[in-house]
Amino acid sequence: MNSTPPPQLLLLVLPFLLLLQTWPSLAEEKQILPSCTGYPGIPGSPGNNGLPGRDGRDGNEGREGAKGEKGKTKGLQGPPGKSGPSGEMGLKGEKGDPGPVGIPGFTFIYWTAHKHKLLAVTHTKGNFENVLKLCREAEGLMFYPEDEEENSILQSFHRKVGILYVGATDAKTEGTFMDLNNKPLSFTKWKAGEPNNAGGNENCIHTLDNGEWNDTSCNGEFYTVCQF
Ligand code: MAN
Ligand code: CA
Repeated sequence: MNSTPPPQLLLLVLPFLLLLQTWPSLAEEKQILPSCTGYPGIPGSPGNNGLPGRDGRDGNEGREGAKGEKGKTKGLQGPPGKSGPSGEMGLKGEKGDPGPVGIPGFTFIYWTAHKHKLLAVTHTKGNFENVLKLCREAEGLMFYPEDEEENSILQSFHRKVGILYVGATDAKTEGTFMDLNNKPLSFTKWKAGEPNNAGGNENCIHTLDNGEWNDTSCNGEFYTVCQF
């Protein structure tokens, strides 16, 4: 067996030996450091402000103030108050006059009942054809007075509104007047000298103030009486 260490081992141990050699000098340095005089550090930045302090105690009560001046201007008027409760009901009024009689679309201002007939004056004037239509639209018939009594009713309407067409015509046969049921007239009230078919164009009849009749043109605008 050989007692000399192998060279590989020496290589491993050598760094440690070198380290051991320098160790005391490192220790010396450490001992010297505290005795060295350095420069003072830079001062730190100022700290944050402290929290605000607590409220102080209440002060003493002040003295009473001087009396104020008397007010000068009056205040404005206030808004109106709520209305009071309603009063007692008044007495019943008098009964009014009867209103106009009518059928839808046809108002009678003047009317009368005679025997079985209801007689009513048209609310507007018109030529013969127009007022004939008014009566028909109201489901009536243009009135032809069959006797003196009925003719006096016609006359009384004439006094109220003016000239009226009589419900008769000779348009079908010149010179032969017939009612609107095409019946020849059983009663007439011609003025003396009438009918004269003046101008050859008088196929209608109108009333005169005295209740008599005159044959006339069918183009004049008059009222008439409808029979229901
Ligand atoms: C006169 C008479 C009547 C006739 C009218 C026509 O009054 O001749 O017979 O109907 O004129 O406006
Ligand atoms: Ca005439």
